[in-house]
Amino acid sequence: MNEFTQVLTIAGSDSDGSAGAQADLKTFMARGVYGMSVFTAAVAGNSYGIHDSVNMPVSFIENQIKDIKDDFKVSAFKTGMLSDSEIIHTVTEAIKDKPFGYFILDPVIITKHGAMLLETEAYQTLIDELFPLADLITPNFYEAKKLSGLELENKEEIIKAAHKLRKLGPKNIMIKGEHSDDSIDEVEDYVLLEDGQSFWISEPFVKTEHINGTGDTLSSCIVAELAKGQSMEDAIKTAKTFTYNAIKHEIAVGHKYGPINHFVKDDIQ
Ligand code: PXL
Repeated sequence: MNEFTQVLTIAGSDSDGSAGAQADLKTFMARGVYGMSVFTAAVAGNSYGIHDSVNMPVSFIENQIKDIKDDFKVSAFKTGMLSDSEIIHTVTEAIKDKPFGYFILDPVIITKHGAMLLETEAYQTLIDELFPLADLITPNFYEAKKLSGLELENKEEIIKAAHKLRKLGPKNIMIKGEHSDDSIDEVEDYVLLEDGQSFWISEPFVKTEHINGTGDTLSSCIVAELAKGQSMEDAIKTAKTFTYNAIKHEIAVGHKYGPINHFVKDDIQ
């Protein structure tokens, strides 16, 4: 029997199922790959926001990763919420022998509604330890500003930030476009590939409050598509379309900032 395509997320649990590891696992299922999850932390939250969180003990994070290494053939994986320097260091040590194929690093810093998911003093640890191992990083506009130290006021600065971030080690960079302001028509992301090629990728801005888990879904869809054999460029394009469709075809769940729709099909318009 051929091995079924297997992927992994190393991320936080979000109790309402909209973001974090739950969004990743739903995306893996939707994209037809077998998903596994190592929990780094767990947050108590609902569509109004996050109200509590705990970090997993680092020995437990190590044991979860060890159990996956000991048994499974993982073709691609991602990291999401890593909370602090100790967890980043633990994950780095556990994956530095590259046991799980392609590595997509989603540098989760803060939620759209202001909850901090990474301590400020851990930014440098993320850059020093994990960036050099990443095949792709997918910062949103805010995270790209923090990590590059640039204001990103125009396209030239976004391009400059991508080049600056690539010098820190990740092979490919995707800086996701700004969408904090309702007057925006298109959400435009910038991608800088390993071979130096670059492109802008855009989809219409969808005016909805149901956007929890958007970044998690995008990066886990890239993981799934790389694991199935797509090129980095194609995986990014597929993930952008899937995520846009999941935002556009919203589902009524929760009373405020709800989840996106992981049930959406590729052929839907
Ligand atoms: O979407 C970012 C994110 C990542 N990980 C966890 C989260 C969130 C946002 O709520 O809860 C665990």
